[in-house]
Amino acid sequence: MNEEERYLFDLRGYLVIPELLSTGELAELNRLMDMRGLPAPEEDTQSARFGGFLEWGQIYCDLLDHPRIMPYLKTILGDGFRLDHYYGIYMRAGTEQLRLHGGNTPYDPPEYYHFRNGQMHNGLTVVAWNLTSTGPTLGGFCAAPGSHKANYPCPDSIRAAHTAHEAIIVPDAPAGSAVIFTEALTHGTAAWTADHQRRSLLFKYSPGQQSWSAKYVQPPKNIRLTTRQNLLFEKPYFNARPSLFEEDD
Ligand SMILES: O=C(O)CCC(=O)C(=O)O
Repeated sequence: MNEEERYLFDLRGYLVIPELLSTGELAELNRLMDMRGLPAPEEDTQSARFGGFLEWGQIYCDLLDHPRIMPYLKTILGDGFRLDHYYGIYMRAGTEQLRLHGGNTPYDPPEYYHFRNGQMHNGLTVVAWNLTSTGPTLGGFCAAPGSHKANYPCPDSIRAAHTAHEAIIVPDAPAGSAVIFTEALTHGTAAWTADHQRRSLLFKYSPGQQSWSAKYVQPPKNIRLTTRQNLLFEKPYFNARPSLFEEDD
């Protein structure tokens, strides 16, 4: 994470990292998803979610600790973070928006953005891998940049206006990029208007000592994970937590 990226994440609460996946990797991830024959998404948010994709192949599991993403997560979450939960979002033209949620105020203990001792500390943090493009003319992730530090609750007028309000942006996030955001950010989903299907894989990580979810996520049974990938499935605790970056040190 370079100086500019760190500045922008602190300023806005999210970052788009372009060109993480090659054309070949995108094609393979999309092919494996096509092979699942999932029911087509409908207009409601509920039908626009899918799970279990870590069992679809090694290439999905390798996103867990993708070498280009890990340095970002180390800066944002510190060492020892864990996979809290994961799911995918797919949408077709007409799939509805998702309401704005999250934000610094009112304070939500598992979803925070703090700055202490010269570094950021984040609660639940999302890496959303885009297998197809999202953006202002398409739909997808939207947010109020900077709201992870807001001292007032998001007004109902802005919630109601959603992406029609100037405070809410839908960043361009081309296929192969990932959006990293803190759940302390006020964010949601812009309704889908594109001809192509939205396909985003959301990996949600918590600091090692906490869990947002009541259930601890389990590793896929059919794929052999690396030592580091298995560490991401450790239950929450703080004391003597193994490093995810031992080989880097
Ligand atoms: O559309 C997105 O990427 C955001 C989704 C989201 O905020 C959620 O599923 O809670």
